[in-house]
Amino acid sequence: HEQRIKWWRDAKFGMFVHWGLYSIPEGEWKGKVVNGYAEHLMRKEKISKADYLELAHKFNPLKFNAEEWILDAKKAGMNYFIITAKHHDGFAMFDSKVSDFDVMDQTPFKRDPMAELAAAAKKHGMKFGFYYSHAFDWEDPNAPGNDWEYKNPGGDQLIGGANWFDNHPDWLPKAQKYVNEKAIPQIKELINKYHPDILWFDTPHKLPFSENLKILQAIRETDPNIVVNGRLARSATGNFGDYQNTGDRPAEFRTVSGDWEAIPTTNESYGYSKHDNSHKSAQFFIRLLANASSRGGNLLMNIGPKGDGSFDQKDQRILDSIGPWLHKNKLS
Ligand code: JFZ
Repeated sequence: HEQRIKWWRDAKFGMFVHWGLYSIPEGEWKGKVVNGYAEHLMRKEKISKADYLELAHKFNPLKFNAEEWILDAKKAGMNYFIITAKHHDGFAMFDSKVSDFDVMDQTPFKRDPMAELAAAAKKHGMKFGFYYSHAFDWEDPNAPGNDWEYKNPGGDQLIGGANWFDNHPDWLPKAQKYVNEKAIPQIKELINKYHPDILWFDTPHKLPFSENLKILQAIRETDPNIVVNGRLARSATGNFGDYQNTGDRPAEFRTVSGDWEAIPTTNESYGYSKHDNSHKSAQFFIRLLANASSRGGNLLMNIGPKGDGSFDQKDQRILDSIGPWLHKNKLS
């Protein structure tokens, strides 16, 4: 652990990117504004896999330029970069042989943006890794979460969401099938193909601890040098990753000790929504970075690029202001 975490401690400031099929509708579905997390569109609007696939058939981000993204992060003073290889919708933004619900098989783009980003990061000395939704997967008929189409384990209404596995152990084999046949094989693909420095997981409460631990073991066996965040395997005695994650509220910073990371997004959504104009100022993030740094924590600032592969002007403005400030004050 001490050896693995070293670069991460020194990095201090990183870029988090939520980008996927949900970036195309921009926080709107069938003419209706969908508030909150834009990346939760499929769940909020109870979209079937068949309808969601139509978004994939439209995904053609011709403005996407991996090198520009990595250099924008670098210019902002960021030292690591984490992007959604698969969010809760289950769609792989990389070339997956495990599932055909992926960018190569379903989109006219026919390029692997994760491969391009991994190569650009390597070229420019940027530490790099993936967000992978290991618990929620709304396209897989066996995975926790999708209760509008499949009556899956851990669906919100059906069997009480969190701790569904204690109340309904008979549902567990379904989720285990998903973990064994999709989640772990895709995580191994990500490791073996793209050699990430870090893997970032989320919503561990949707799976029993034993499944989360099995995933962590598979990662350690495949590559023991990968840094794992604090939202993969948690028990009453603590978290089994390499550091702890907090929410994005500065007040919380005071209660955390050890290695930790906050994940504020520039507005109120992680994925792109044209209706969310609640962007904070560059000054806000500079203060947050100073605050986190002085308390031993990292700041992973999120932006949500558009479906065409460009950054939102409001995100771009924030990014472009942070770097020069850090530079002027000799902090980067
Ligand atoms: C999760 C996701 O559901 C969301 O879409 C996004 O990817 C975000 C980074 O992570 O949402 C959470 C989960 C936990 C907290 C906040 C947002 N939390 O503990 O404060």
